[in-house]
Amino acid sequence: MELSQKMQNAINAQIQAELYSAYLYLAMSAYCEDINMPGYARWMRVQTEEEMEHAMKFYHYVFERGGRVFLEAIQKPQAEFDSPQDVAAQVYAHEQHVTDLIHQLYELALAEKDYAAQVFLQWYIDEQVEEEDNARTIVEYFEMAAGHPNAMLMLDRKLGARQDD
Ligand code: OFO
Repeated sequence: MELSQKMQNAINAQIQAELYSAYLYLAMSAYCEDINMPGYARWMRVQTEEEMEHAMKFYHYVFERGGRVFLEAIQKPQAEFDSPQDVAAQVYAHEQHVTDLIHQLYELALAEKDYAAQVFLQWYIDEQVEEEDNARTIVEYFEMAAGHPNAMLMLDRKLGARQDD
């Protein structure tokens, strides 16, 4: 069964959303470099690569289902942030938004009776649980370290230890 036009359009929109996530996180990484938090900058860079993988997984899936990918413009991300805590809070909010988008895609797959897409999207539903968990944990780390420069340096080192996925 080929992708319906509706499913194809929705997945194309999600490819754009994942690429925007990558772009936003790269902007956050650049901000962290600029304020001398190389560890958090690395963490956000690895996250950027992960978002590219999310986009490419959708990209290949469209073709696997006999569809066609159409790339849309990606909006300019915010360049300045108030603090690393602000970055962490915005990542968490953004991931909650992406979870909503994935759930909407799943609802469309249900409405379209696209059983294959429902199975495929399961991976993203699980992934979003992990994404939100990671983002929330980092928000909490920053809350603990707030006002303690030594703790902040240790946290930056810890975040910089993130391996490539
Ligand atoms: Fe692709 O999960 Fe984050 O945005």
